[in-house]
Amino acid sequence: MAASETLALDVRRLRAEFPVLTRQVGPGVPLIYLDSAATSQKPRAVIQAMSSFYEKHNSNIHRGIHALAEEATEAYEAARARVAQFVHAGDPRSLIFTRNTTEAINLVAHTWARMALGPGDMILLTEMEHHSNLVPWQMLAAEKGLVLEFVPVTDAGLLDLDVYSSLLSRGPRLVAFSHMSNVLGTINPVGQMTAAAHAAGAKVLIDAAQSVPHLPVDVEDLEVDFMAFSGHKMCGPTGVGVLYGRLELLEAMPPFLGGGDMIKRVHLRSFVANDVPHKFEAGTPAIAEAIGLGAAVDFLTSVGMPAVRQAEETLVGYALDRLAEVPGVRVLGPEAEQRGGVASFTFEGIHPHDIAQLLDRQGIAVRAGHHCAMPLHERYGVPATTRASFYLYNTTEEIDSLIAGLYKVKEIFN
Ligand code: 7TS
Repeated sequence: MAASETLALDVRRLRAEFPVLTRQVGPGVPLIYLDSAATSQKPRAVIQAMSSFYEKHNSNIHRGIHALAEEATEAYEAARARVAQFVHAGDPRSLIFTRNTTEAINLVAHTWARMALGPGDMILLTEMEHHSNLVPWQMLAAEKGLVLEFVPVTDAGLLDLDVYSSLLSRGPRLVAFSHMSNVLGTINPVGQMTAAAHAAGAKVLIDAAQSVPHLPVDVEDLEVDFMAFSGHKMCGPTGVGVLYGRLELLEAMPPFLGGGDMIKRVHLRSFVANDVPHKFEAGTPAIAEAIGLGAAVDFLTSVGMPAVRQAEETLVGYALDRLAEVPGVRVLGPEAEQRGGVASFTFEGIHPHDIAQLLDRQGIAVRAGHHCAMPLHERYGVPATTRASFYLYNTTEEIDSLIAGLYKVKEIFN
């Protein structure tokens, strides 16, 4: 197909951008990194942007009037603008730098939700949430007497949209769910679900930790109210994440943390909060990391997000086919068209930790455990899974190695 030709990634060239991918994890054992859902590897451009900041421009931001302070401030704000553009947020002020997705969701819980919600109000979540999109709401529910409800997941790994509709008719004030599951890989129909939630009078928060790195995401087209994601899963550094919020909501929200930078004026007994987004960025932020994230979105933009998505759909489709050949392997979640680059599976009679350890000896990095989604694993009646997750630098040959690795694991256990 012509479209796939134009979108095809030059994986060999891309891999050369990621220094870590050339290393060996044992004598003659090259690294096969299949754990990008936990964190992605970093291209040279990101590493260089950060070291260049420290070598040439290091300063605090929004404070000094000296040359370095102005350069640092400009670079930090330019990064905000580039990340905003990456997710199609029209106004960079609607983007708040946080530490990660977890902090971004907690920010909404502590500010908008604490202000707007009261006893008996309902928050609608789903059974496929990462703990980051469960625990903050459980904590707030306990504090404020809120009611939590959950959209169930079908056996096929999809949200049950009929039950979603009937739960919406009970008038939740907030619907918060992941765009893409970090375990099942399921890509949820955010636009459709958001329109239905808005029609029911709810605000919508999207956990986009797994989607923004892997799919084209247009936050204004999706019309969500809040969206959270992490820099480290999208070729950027750890220590920086993002909360997108609709500007009028952010402006009406009280601050999150108190301290420097988030104020206009402080008196001994009171303060006047700064404008958005600074109101939500108390203290010295992760300056070099934000700049690194700016370089990461430049990198991803140059590759092209539609091409990233297409490559991952091909990879995960290939992985599903190959995993289906291995006797005793059961993959959770939907078909490739409805999933991102994630394949979590059980392997009859073998514990995921043993699988991960034996694969590690072959240089293959996967994650084993509950992947911070214990309720979802309970739903499928398994305590843990082994997860292989893919990104733009992975190849079908690496998936072949994974399959060969699994046969070796089986041999050892038989
Ligand atoms: N939401 C989803 C859907 C995630 O996959 C993760 C991280 C988070 C939230 C939290 O992101 P953080 O950057 O704040 O930690 N998921 C994973 C994972 O699947 N394996 O390690 C981290």
